[in-house]
Amino acid sequence: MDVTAELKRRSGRIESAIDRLLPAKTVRPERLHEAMRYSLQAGGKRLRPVLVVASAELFDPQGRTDPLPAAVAVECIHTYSLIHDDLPCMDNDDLRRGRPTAHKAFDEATALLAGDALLTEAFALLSRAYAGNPALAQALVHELAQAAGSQRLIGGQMADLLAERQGNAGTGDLEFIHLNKTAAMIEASLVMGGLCGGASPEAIERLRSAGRNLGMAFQVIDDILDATADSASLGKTAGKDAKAGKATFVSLHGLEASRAHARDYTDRSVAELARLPGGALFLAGLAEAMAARSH
Ligand code: GRG
Repeated sequence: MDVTAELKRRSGRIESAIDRLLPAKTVRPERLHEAMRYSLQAGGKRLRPVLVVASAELFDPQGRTDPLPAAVAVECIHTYSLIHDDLPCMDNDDLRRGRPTAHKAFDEATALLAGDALLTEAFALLSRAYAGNPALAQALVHELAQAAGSQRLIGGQMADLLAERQGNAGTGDLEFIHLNKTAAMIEASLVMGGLCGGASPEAIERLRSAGRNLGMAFQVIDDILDATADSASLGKTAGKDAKAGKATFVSLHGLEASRAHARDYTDRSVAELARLPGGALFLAGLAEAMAARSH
């Protein structure tokens, strides 16, 4: 299978769904909607929404339930977290998705509000798009709220900030941070796709485990790339972690052991995916393509 071509096909559908489902920038207040679209339409890799759509297709190849609103909701949350993470009170970054961060392109207050609005829009979108199937709407809202909440995405970010301030993070802390700051949203993406597709409870648990391991692999690879790649190819500031004296997989375990960890998490994820309908070939291919980036 040509994973790159498949990825392109799916991300094209996601770009048009984002354009269709988000308020237009001509809607008042124009500056806020422009800022939301500026960050959302800046050309991220769209990994999470692609996972939602690909996971739904495994169980509902005819597309009886449209997974695109769920995919866009996940991308709204992810983008809000990036906007807030880049703010001066957090990572204070100038570059994101290859262009100036939201607070640089607009101003701090507008960036904060654009993030808030994307967070809220995600849940409005789910409740609106799946109103005809209240059980599905409830399950999707629950899954996304859990993944984005104080014990997962936001909790992981808090733990990350505390670890940076205290400068004494160990491997257990790092695992907590990665599992929640990064893996939670990747896990939720596969699960939400499964929910849209009508997957059984057993399949949902398999998706959850595959997503958790894929998310951990993703973060270890992100740590490796931060230490080895340049800003131009990453589209964000490279070498930041080392400069900030941050604990990462690379700083705690070294480059070679980190590559072995990335391989291990990828293998676990692929093993779970192989037990899903059709062997989840595209998702497994995507996991392998991600792993290949760390070499
Ligand atoms: C502010 C609540 C809150 C959370 C912030 C996402 C995040 C949590 C911080 C960003 C910094 C970071 C290293 C997060 C780990 C996850 C990660 C690598 C995000 C970047 O995801 P990509 O590479 O980005 O998929 P694109 O731009 O391609 O969507």
